[in-house]
Amino acid sequence: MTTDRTITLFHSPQCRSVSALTLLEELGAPYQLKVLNMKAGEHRKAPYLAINPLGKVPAILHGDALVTEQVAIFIYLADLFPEAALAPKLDDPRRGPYLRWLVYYAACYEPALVDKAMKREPAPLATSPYGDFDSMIGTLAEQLQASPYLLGATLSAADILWGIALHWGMMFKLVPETPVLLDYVGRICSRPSFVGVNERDIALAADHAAAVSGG
Ligand SMILES: N[C@@H](CCC(=O)N[C@@H](CS)C(=O)NCC(=O)O)C(=O)O
Repeated sequence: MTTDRTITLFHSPQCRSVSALTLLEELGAPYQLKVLNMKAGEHRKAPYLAINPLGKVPAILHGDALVTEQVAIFIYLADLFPEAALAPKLDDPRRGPYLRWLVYYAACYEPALVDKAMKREPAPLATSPYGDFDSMIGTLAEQLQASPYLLGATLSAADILWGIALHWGMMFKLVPETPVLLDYVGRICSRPSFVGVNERDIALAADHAAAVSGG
């Protein structure tokens, strides 16, 4: 593995890559952005399809290592910058719950949210990867009822992923704005890392819109 910890992040404003970018800020990681204008369809063109054949962001490059999928990126980056203490170590009893909540995001929350957005009934209970929506979100909320962060009193990379995901879910009126979840989203999304990324993204999104409208 290279000793240079500079990360290249493929990013598009106001997309799921916001979470990876916020994590890079939290980690104090050196990084460069490759910004894709999705409004111009850059994510579906050959140069980016060579990075991620699905045409989805985020993706990161670290030396020769190419990583796609938010959860894989989160695990990879938080371990690569241990000094930021956002990932419990392998022998830390919180490591298991940390991985649980990260994977719960991709394996349960994402499919549940998409089903809800599309107004689709979940598959029958025994087949659905998340059971039903209320149980899926209720399990998370119960954890957050007990402590300010998913692993207890201290922030981990899993909170960056979840806080931002719930924020988007609430914006689209898919996630219930319960006091516990609202407090949590406020706690994560008021962090300078997210506020800064959000401000830069507003400007980037405006540039992208102007570029496709010829402005
Ligand atoms: N499974 C991927 C999903 C990423 C994803 O859905 N990205 C969206 C960004 S909001 C995307 O790139 N959409 C572009 C498109 O397909 O139009 C992950 O977890 O990283």
